[in-house]
Amino acid sequence: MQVPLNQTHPDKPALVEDARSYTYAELDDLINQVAKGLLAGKSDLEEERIAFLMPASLGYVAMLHGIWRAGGIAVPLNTASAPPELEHCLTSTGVTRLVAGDDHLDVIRPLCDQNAVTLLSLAACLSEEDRLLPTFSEDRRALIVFTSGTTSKPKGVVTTHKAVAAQITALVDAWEWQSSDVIPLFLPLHHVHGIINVLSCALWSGATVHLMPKLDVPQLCTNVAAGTFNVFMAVPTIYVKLIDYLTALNPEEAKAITHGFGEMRLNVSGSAACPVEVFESWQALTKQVLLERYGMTEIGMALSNPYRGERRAGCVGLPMPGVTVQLFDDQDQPITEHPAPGEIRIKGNTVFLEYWNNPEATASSFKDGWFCTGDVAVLEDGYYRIMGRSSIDIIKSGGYKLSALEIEGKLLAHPGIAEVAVLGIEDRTWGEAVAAAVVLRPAQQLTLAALKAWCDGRLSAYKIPKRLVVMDSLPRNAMGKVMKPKLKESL
Ligand code: MCA
Ligand code: AMP
Repeated sequence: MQVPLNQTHPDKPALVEDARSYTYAELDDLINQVAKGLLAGKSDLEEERIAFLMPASLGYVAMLHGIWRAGGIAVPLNTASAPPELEHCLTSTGVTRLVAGDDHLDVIRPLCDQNAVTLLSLAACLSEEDRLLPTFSEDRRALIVFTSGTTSKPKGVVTTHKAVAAQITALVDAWEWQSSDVIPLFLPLHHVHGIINVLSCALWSGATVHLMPKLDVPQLCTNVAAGTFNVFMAVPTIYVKLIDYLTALNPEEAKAITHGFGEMRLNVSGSAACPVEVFESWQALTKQVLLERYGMTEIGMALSNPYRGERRAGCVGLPMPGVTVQLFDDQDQPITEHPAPGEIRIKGNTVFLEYWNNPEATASSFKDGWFCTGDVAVLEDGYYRIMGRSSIDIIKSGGYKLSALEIEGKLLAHPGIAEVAVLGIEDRTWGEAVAAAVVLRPAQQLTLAALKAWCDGRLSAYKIPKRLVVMDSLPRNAMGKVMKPKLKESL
């Protein structure tokens, strides 16, 4: 069993890239070539970890499904990662082969050489050989996606073919995916939002995906105005960027675009809290009532406002089909009297298998069979509302989950920094923006520009602090541990 590509619409366009479109039959053929090429004479990859470093493209999709068909584990990498972050992904999961897009081959070559990883181009993975592809159980590991945790370095979340299929079918049912759907894909393809919610649901349903290597608001809006898409999924930051773009345009130009959004059958927001003000502005501009949902790399989507029925601003709705949700208090007791805040815990076929090679972290994230999300919610008038996270070490910026500990660890290597506390501060566009409060070593000076330049190449750009506050000392608790200062008033 493997996550299938829709087989009922061979002549329909599956992917549109630049001005070219590729039918399901063409894509299927390319995936088979990749699978056979990767097998290179073997009968089954038997969970070999194969990484790929590519933007949203035909090649990316062929790699993902090619690895799945050949029985390997797909490890999609972040094209915006800094080399030390990529090295962590490769070494922590024992990647043996890496397939890079043309633009990334030279950048990644030294890392592959240092870590005995075979570097390949997509063309080198193709084979037209006549051979059988393996069959295997649905419990086979399929995908490793990295997520930041409070354990400083990102952990590899392992999802089986069964769980990937369960995550897709829950969404296809809940949001009534159709083969007539057309969706733009500009989200990064090393996260569940892009991989499962957009790409995989569409390819499961026989729909068409327009691939954009990155978000290009004017280009996207031109296509929206032309009526190209009927489904749209994005993080709240992107809705803020669209609202700003649309309100700055002259009314005539904006009208065609807002009409294009208004005509769609579905606009979804997720990956971070959608502020009520954004929900309302979007409705006022486009007449679309955003559907907000809640998910996590480890569980796919868990809660969603209904496709048909009331979509409530500031709420994430009800459990997805097949997902069991329970709130627990801080004594690990299920909350039965609502509304009372508690940690969201999840059970269901959509839940991940393990953190790769990290049994301690896996064990500690489950209690009595429930996956503990670390997110706190209340159940109010039948709908869940997220109240925040139990860990202050997690920052959500533009839909990315960042570990303050990971960023602090990097900044402490700066020769001028003696102590550091990294925190997320409220930001209209990013939700939270990364801020660093630092104590400098004697006779040292540091500006934000100098810190940014030093971080370049050491951290992904979106993890680099956007604010810097130099302090004489950082607050400490009674045990002498550095605490997060209250920065808002210092900015
Ligand atoms: C870019 N920048 C950011 C972020 N993205 N800063 C903070 N947070 C970010 N997320 C910075 C860059 O470093 C750069 O800084 C400047 O903004 C412009 O960069 P650019 O790449 O041009 O920005 P952009 O293309 O407009 O990107 C914004 C974005 C992107 C499209 C919102 O961040 C994005 O695609 N976010 C979605 C992430 C996502 O899919 N998350 C899902 C994971 P400078 O100018 O200083 O160089 S969560 C998940 O999967 C779960 C299951 C779920 O629930 O969905
Ligand atoms: P990730 O680990 O990147 O999968 O991010 C998952 C996290 O994003 C969750 O644990 C939540 O903290 C957050 N999240 C996702 N969707 C929402 C939402 N609609 N509202 C609030 N937080 C969300």
